[in-house]
Amino acid sequence: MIKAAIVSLSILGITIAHESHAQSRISSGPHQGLWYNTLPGDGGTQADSVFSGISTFGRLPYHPCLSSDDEEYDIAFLGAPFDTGTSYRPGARFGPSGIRQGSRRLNLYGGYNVPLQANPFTSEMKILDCGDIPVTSYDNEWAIQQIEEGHNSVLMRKPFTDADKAGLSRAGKTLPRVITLGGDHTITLPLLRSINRAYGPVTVIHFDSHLDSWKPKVFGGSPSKVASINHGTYFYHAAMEGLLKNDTNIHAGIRTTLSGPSDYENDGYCGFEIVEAREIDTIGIEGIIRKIRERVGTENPVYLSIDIDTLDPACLDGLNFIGADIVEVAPAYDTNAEHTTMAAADVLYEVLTIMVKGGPLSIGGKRSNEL
Ligand SMILES: [Mn+2]
Repeated sequence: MIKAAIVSLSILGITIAHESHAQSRISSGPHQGLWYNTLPGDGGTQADSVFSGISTFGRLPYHPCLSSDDEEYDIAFLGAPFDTGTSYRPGARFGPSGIRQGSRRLNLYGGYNVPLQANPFTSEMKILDCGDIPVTSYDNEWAIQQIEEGHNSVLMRKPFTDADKAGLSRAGKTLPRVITLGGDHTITLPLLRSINRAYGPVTVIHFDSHLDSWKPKVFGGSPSKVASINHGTYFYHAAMEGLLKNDTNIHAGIRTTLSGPSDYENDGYCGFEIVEAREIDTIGIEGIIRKIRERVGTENPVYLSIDIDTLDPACLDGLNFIGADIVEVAPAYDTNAEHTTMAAADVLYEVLTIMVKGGPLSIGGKRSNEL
């Protein structure tokens, strides 16, 4: 009986998600007359105003992807509510729910992105909110495995749009993109481990005030193996594990204090170039964008990791983004006006638009519209 109910619910889920493209979601049922408004991309919440209903990212359809593979998708939002790798103030375990809350208004006026000239909510690509990865707050080693496996399960599936079958590119394996809602920045290590299983070493663009490539003995000490993996050291581990493509990675927005100049040397050893926040006064925004583009190239599969303490990455349209995360959103320290969670949602709206404009991924993580 319960199984039958789950099956029929998932069938309903498919119907809702597909119909949302045609904006005719609520077409039957006893109370259809109550709804007067259908929002682009809507389908998850059965409510007709942006302030109503249950929160999913941008009011996208929800599907519990980790307990069901009944739904295919091209882009999946996935929460990783982990904050026990934090050095100072924890709370980012509430980031995924906070970002969803802050994202409700994204398609209030229809969702069209003016500078990028695209609407991610009305694209032919299918975008879902897959909910959260189950993450323990009592055992970091176990939690990091949960995040890697949870992400990998959502990543390694046949996408809704087969870029190759659609004649958009060469034959080959295609994968969806996953945008992860953190979580403190430690999560990027298990996410890169998962990405590595699909793509091998990737290029990383990292927006942050901090390097996050510190050696464990510098950042927080290293009393144990578990303690050595935290939100200031994950890139050091990623580099040592060979998850980063050599000399193609770049930080932007750096304005941290250091233990000394050797931290920068170590960062270069980990494969990064640095754009400091103050370079906005010397080379300007255009110069920074050029520096990032020249470093990463347009062909390398790029993973984008954004710490909320930095800026809007919308100027990076045209790069080959295969996945992304946003981290360190801790709603407990936000204002009552939810400025931080809304800013995080806005940043992801730009990332989502860039990905949608890139089209479905094709073989080797190439954008189908570039082949
Ligand atoms: Mn960080």
